[in-house]
Amino acid sequence: MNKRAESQLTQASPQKDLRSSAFWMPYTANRQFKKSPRLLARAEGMYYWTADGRQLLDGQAGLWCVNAGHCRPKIVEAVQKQVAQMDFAPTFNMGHPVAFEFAERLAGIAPERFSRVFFTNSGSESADTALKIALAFHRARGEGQRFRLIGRERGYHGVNFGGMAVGGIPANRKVFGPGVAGVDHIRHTHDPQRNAFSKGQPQHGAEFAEDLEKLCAFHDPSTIAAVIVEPVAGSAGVLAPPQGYLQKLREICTKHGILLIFDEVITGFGRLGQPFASQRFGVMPDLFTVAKGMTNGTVPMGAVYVKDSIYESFMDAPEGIELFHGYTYSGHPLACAAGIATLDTYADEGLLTRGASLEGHFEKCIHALKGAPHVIDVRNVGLMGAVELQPRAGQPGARAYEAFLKVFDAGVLVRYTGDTLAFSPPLIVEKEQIDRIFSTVADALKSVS
Ligand code: PXG
Ligand code: PLP
Repeated sequence: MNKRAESQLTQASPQKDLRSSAFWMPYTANRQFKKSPRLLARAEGMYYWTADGRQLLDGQAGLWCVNAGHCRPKIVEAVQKQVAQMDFAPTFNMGHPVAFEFAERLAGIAPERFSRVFFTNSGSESADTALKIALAFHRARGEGQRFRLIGRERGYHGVNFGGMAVGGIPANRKVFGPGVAGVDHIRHTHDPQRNAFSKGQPQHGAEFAEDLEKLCAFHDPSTIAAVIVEPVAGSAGVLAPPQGYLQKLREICTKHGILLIFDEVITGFGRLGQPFASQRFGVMPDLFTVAKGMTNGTVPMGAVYVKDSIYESFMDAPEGIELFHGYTYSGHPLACAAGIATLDTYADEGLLTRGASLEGHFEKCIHALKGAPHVIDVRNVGLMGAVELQPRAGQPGARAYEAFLKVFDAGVLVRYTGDTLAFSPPLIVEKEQIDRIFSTVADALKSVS
């Protein structure tokens, strides 16, 4: 181990009492965590090492983002080189070649006619940016009456006001007020009675898309600017779209002049065995958001991909700033350098489509958990999967938390949310590692009360 890693291990020693730490941790039960912290100190390939030196197999790609595995040499070197050459450069009325190059590279792997990208720094910023572009697009075409934004129950589009408002996870919304005016939601597609233990896209539920037609009738479709959905709901526990569902949403949007936004923050960059979910499902949105895997999680970054015709309609306006929007760090040099090296790594190793060759094995292994204690549903698509447990009476989430801890103690890192365990290994995962992830879960469930 190198000196730096060693000293990091000492600094992050679990002996240190974190109960009065200054770090207000995100989406975490702070008091519970700080009493018995789980600290990660080093990472390489498919593994983390904890601060007390234990190796952990990463079954969640960091947080759905480290698609090429950890500390990949090309990416590390590119960031090191860039930080020494130019740490920061503004992109408001100035530019730098790395941002232009990365945008071209991103356009190069996108579906046809998506050759423009707007840079942000996270998935949350991407969601808010996409919603704002949709509103501005209609306004620019003389349809400023289109102000409504439609999301979906159980949707997650980050934590900023726009994304939160269209999002549909009750706990993420309830204490923050209405957020944005003119937001409505269609129903989610989770239907365990008909679809439990589905492999890939569930058979039933295309008709849930007709909720959009109902909202059109209710609000008048000419007031609706955009609909935003995750092609596969991630945070809500891996809900693949029912067969025919996305096609139906697309048809309704096209019919009424509503923009369809796919939030590909998790599904983008190979998670479903294709570069993007739109390609996997054969349904094209008008805008789509990305983040996470865009830089392999190395430097925070996000983007909105925009259909050429939308970009062009902004460029038809009289000379001047076409979109009054942008972040200090839009197109940050370190993020762009990391992103270019990430795309190189994905290309060198075929990672944007590698998931397709592993999906069958992943599916077999995760569905082997059917019949394990407490398991009420198993779902998968691409290299995303979820195992839903029967909640303990009166203690939602407690059973999955216990399972998570047992799996962690056995050397595997998986994500839990509510009573669902979620799986999204780096796309470099080997079959034996997939076996190990799911056999560890199977063993752990035997002793979960
Ligand atoms: N959209 C989608 C579809 C996401 O999954 C965001 C937007 C927000 O991205 P940022 O970069 O602002 O966090 C996300 C993020 C989980 C989990 O395990 C999922 C996310 C983030 C953290 C945890 O459910 N998704
Ligand atoms: N708040 C203040 C006072 C600012 O000056 C700025 C940017 O200049 C922001 C917020 C927005 O920050 P960012 O561009 O990093 O999102």
